[in-house]
Amino acid sequence: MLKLKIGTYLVSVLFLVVACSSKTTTKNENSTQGVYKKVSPEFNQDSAYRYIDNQVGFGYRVPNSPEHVACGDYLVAQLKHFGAEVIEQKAEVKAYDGTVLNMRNIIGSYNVDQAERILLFAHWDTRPFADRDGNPENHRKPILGANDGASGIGVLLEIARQIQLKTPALGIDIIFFDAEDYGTPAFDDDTDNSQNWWCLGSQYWSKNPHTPNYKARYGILLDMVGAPSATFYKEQYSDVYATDVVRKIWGTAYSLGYGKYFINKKGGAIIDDHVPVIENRNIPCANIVQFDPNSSLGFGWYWHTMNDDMKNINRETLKAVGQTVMEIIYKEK
Ligand code: AHN
Ligand code: ZN
Repeated sequence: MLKLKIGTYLVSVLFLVVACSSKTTTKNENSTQGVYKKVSPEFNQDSAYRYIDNQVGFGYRVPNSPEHVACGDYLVAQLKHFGAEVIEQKAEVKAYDGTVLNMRNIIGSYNVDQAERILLFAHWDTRPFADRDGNPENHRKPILGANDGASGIGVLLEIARQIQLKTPALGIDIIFFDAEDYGTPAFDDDTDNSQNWWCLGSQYWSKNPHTPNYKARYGILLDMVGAPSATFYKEQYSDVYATDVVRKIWGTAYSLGYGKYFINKKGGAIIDDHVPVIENRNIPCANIVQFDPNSSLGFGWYWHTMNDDMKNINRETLKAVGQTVMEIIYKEK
């Protein structure tokens, strides 16, 4: 009798748990998606996290260092492993202080015969100077760049893995730009800044694309897309030169329930890898970048400091960005 009672009790508790959890799922779907029906496969945030951790595991990925070479080799191997056709673009570029950098842009392409293409990009190098660190002794030390660098690449590697599993209608090019973050440090005051010392890899590629006359319908840049409770305001070059792309990204994010990350308000005007691509290739590009125009620094508190490590990476943020970008590319016809 007692046994039976416990049995019945267990069954009803189990039923309650199941009933509750299924109810929760339905409720979540309703509240986050409304009537919107997602078409893209599930972006795996744990995979993206792992690809970021792997990059950080190489150490500082500063151009001309062995760690940079090793991480570059890893990224090439991963893209090949995910079925992309990979082209490496190597060149020497000059930094603000005359240092010659052995630059290496890494390009992975899918569906190469398709003329209609989308370009996805991020930078993979890390900054040689923690020039915004609270401790001046760190200003000439390199940063780990878990968020500033590795996060965008991690999200794109997960998207590459997903593309191999299910091909979108359009061709996709994924570019990992090098030498984005070698810009003039804050402690240098006699550099001629009439030219842009940031974004050396994308400047080079946009003048020497991997295929002649390369064109894409539009481009999306991911920069610092992994910090806990990051917010992405509409970056101003993007909003002006890629108005429709911005509308599509922020609208899709909202439909997917990621409106707390993608703020539908004007952000900063940020010189980043999308600017040379817009200027030299005439491709409308939007930058998803963590920059809050209402905060004093703008970029996250960790920006160009020794604190940009794995503690600064959050799976939910990666999911919000990765799923939004995937939804956009799988919706495109
Ligand atoms: C400028 O500070 C002009 N651009 C910042 C681009 C950047 C650096 N993104 C990440 N690190
Ligand atoms: Zn940076």
